[in-house]
Amino acid sequence: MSYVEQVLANLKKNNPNEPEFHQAATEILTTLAPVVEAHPEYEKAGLLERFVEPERVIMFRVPWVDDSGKVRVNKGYRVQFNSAIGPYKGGLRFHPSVNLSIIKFLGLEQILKNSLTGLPIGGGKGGSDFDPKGKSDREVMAFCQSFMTELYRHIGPDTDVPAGDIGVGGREIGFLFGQYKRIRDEHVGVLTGRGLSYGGSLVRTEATGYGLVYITEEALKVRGDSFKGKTVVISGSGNVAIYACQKAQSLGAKVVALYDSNGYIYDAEGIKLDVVKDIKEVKRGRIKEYAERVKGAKYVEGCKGIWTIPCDIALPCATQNEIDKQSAEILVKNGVKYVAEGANMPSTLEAIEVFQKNGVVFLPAKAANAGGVATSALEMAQSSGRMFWSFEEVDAKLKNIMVNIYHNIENAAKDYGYEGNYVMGANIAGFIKVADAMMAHGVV
Ligand code: NDP
Ligand code: 2IT
Repeated sequence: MSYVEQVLANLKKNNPNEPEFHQAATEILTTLAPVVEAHPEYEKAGLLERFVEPERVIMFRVPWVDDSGKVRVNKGYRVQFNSAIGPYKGGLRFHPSVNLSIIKFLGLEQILKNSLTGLPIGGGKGGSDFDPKGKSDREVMAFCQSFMTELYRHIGPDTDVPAGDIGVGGREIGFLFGQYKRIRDEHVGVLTGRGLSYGGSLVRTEATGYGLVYITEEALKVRGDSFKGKTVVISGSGNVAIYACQKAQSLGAKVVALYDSNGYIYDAEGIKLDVVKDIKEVKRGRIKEYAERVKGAKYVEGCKGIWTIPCDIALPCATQNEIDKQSAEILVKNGVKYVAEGANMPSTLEAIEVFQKNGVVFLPAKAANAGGVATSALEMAQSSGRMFWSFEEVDAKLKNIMVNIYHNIENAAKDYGYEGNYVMGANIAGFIKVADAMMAHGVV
């Protein structure tokens, strides 16, 4: 058994019942084989064993009182995975599906994603099985305050800097920050995605979706093509999906579909984003309402059917494993040319194989959605420098970072003999910097 195979087998044995963590680790470790072969010193140093083991896992009880006066209890998590190249950095996800396996897969991905940004940030992730959907603002505040009452002791602007993810947006970050500041009596950059009135950065709201489109635009550009006139399908209708849609439209693409966890909308004329923003950002409603408000648009119950809509470019922006083998095959049959992942691990391993075998340009999450965390790192820089950059400045830096990521992963793939395989390229390019730092630090 090779070193990589041994580490993967032990990981599966020692972390049973964590299918998402196994999936992410399998994708990453198998692509690192050529790097590990070129560096035999890694095995003696136990580098991969250390890389897949979080530095620290924090699990805690989050009690809060609902509007009827009843006490509710949720699980809270923070996985501080790797701090070799900078303080732990990564989002918090509030969704009923959250468990240790999901937080660990997200944390592992985050290490390499953060490395790819070129900025000094380590990898972490956290969250809770709390479901903000249908809760009052007061209930969300009570939950966030209780969550932070434990989390505050584990984080700090030079230690661990959480941010948003599914179910955690501006409102939640505000409540979390307020409680941190109250307990610690420090107004510091301990969270990113903060409001503009209390230390946030311009462009952070748009960053993940914009970044996703910038990297895809670069992939198109080097092939002599552009977004202009392309038909695009985007899944999700949250933060990432909305701003991916906005940027793709501004570059001349026609976005024809979006979804939420209940079903998808199809608008052959092109999605009217102001209607989506009103439903989702203002009213916190369901995407179904779009079809009630826009003539000619249709709503279909259930999510999976969205991948049967013919498109040139697919941008999955909702959640893990939303594209399986069958959906990938249908996308390919219908002529998809580019798939770029806005969500984390939205394609199953089998789906990725289908895309790669059929010549689809496939940009994996850790490269394609790195614009969010990259802009978080720009927010951290502004906080510590007590500065505030203009929209244009931050947007230009974001674009530059995404273009660099594209070329770095392309070159890394080429250097190791896997031209056009951006999964290999992203994992290798991200890993090399982390591995160098870990080797320099000795046995820690
Ligand atoms: P939001 O909470 O703003 O939106 C999530 C969207 O995905 C909603 O439309 C939601 O539908 C849908 N969704 C969530 N879970 C499911 C599910 N199980 N099945 C179907 N649809 C689902 O989150 P974000 O837009 O911030 O995050 C979307 C993805 O992007 C996630 O994978 C996240 O990890 C990733 N990401 C986010 C970054 C950020 O900066 N926010 C950065 C990098 C990656 P519903 O409302 O019905 O639940
Ligand atoms: O998955 C991700 O990269 C995020 N949710 C953003 C993390 C961050 O710290 O901005």
